[in-house]
Amino acid sequence: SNNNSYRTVYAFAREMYPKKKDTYLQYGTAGFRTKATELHHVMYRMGLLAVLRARYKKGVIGVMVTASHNPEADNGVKIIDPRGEMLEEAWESWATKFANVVDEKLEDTINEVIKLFNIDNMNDRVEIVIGKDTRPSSLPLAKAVQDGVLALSGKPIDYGIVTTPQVHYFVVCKNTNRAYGQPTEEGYYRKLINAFLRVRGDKYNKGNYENRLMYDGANGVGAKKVKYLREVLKESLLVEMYNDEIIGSGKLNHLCGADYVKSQQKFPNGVPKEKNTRCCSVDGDADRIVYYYLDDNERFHLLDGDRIATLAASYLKELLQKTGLDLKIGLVQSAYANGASTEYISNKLNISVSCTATGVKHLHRKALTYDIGVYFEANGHGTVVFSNNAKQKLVATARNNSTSADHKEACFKLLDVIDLINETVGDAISDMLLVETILHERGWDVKQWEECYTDLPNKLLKVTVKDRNVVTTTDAERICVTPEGLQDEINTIVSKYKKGRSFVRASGTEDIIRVYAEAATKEDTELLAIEVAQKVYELAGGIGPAPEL
Ligand code: G16
Repeated sequence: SNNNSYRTVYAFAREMYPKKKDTYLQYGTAGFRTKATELHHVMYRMGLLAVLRARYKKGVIGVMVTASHNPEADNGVKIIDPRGEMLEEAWESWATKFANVVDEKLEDTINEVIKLFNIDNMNDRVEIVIGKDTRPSSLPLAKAVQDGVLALSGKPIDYGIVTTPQVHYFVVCKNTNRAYGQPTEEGYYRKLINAFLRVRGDKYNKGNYENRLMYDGANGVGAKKVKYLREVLKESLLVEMYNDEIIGSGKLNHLCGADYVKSQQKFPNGVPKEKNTRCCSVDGDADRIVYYYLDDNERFHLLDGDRIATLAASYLKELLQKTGLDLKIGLVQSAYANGASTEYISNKLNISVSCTATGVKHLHRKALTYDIGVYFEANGHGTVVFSNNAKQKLVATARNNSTSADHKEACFKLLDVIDLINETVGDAISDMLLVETILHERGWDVKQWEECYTDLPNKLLKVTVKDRNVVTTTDAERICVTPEGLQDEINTIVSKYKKGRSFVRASGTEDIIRVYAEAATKEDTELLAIEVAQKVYELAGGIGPAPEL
């Protein structure tokens, strides 16, 4: 009841997870993220918050301990809402408050939330699903989350080392009474793989498509999990695994993985340099994936999130047409999307495209406004969501006796494709199976996929500044508001370059400012990126060595 006092919570906090420093922690793009050593009290408190949120929503909440693409010494936490989405933004500020109050105020803060949200079921034994990545620090940090859950008499369900998208999946399974699937790892694989095998049929190679793929596991959980997948996929898809050194090797995301490959535009270490072979890399918690290959001259070609989005959207549009149903399909990107991809989507695919701020929570929400909403960040984070309306219509049409055989077949197929997709969040493993399904069906090799459009050369840079919060933006991060004058400078610089485009924003996962640039030629792109980075350094309080070519 509301009269309860939460002395245990306070005692626990003081004894085991005291807040030792007064560094202010910010809720970032995907939760808190910083050096692992700074996070013990935060994790404990997120356990508390998860219980309150679960009681308020009367559902299961997920907590994933991971710093995803960041270096191994970092860690972080992602909180998953009952419908599999990231924590609602209205509660982000509560998360921030929980992370930052002094121990003595913890009890009061809990009571504040209970009162504000009228949580009158404080005795409910709500379930909190907890997962963690392979970082050595994740074990004690996940224990801290558990202790937080227990301190408020919630029920922690420990799934051990799993991918972030698996945790999203478990949460949704539990909250839909298993309609979405079984809330176990086995249930997860079974759902994806059964759908994959149904759509693929028993012909493994087709046209130019070869069912062999080199897979970079980033020395993380994405490597651990694909081992099982490989066994079940058997001959249908030959996933050759590289970078599968896990716990404590210090090699997590190091010179490999999706973030390295995308931001450096380089072939990862640890994967054999075989020409013209389809390769993919996932990140440290397996919610991102990018594809790439080396051509005859060992030149590196990247097929990033924009490519996966366009491949998926064009395929789904075709399939939709075959069903004869009238459903609304749309694609969502962020400002990092290559200009050439956006042009291709609107002019060639004739699919409506929109842009939101960085962070899958923003893209996901926008995608939900379509019957079929495809969303991807260029970094390889994305998925497809289907409305209930779409699913109901597909099932009804597939079962209707007066539906033509062709339409029926297409409906069943689309329903299989839906099962293949983890709709709850971007999922490297599910996205990989989707890409492989589409390439297989089209009989395409990786070059044919690439030929759809030509990327504009692009460059990502990081600038270290004293306080990253001085950079603020608007218009889905495409316009910089502060520091004053910076946007004018960027406009002037950009105007010198053909097809030039550039924007800057504060990262929400690393303590830096990100700079994106694209232009007609590679040389111009390099120059444009550096010029803008130098302006950021100058006007936003750069520290350390100034950016130079
Ligand atoms: C997280 C978010 C992504 C975002 C990325 C980088 O990914 O989930 O949506 O694109 O951070 O964000 P920022 O540019 O703000 O640092 P991950 O894979 O690191 O969890």
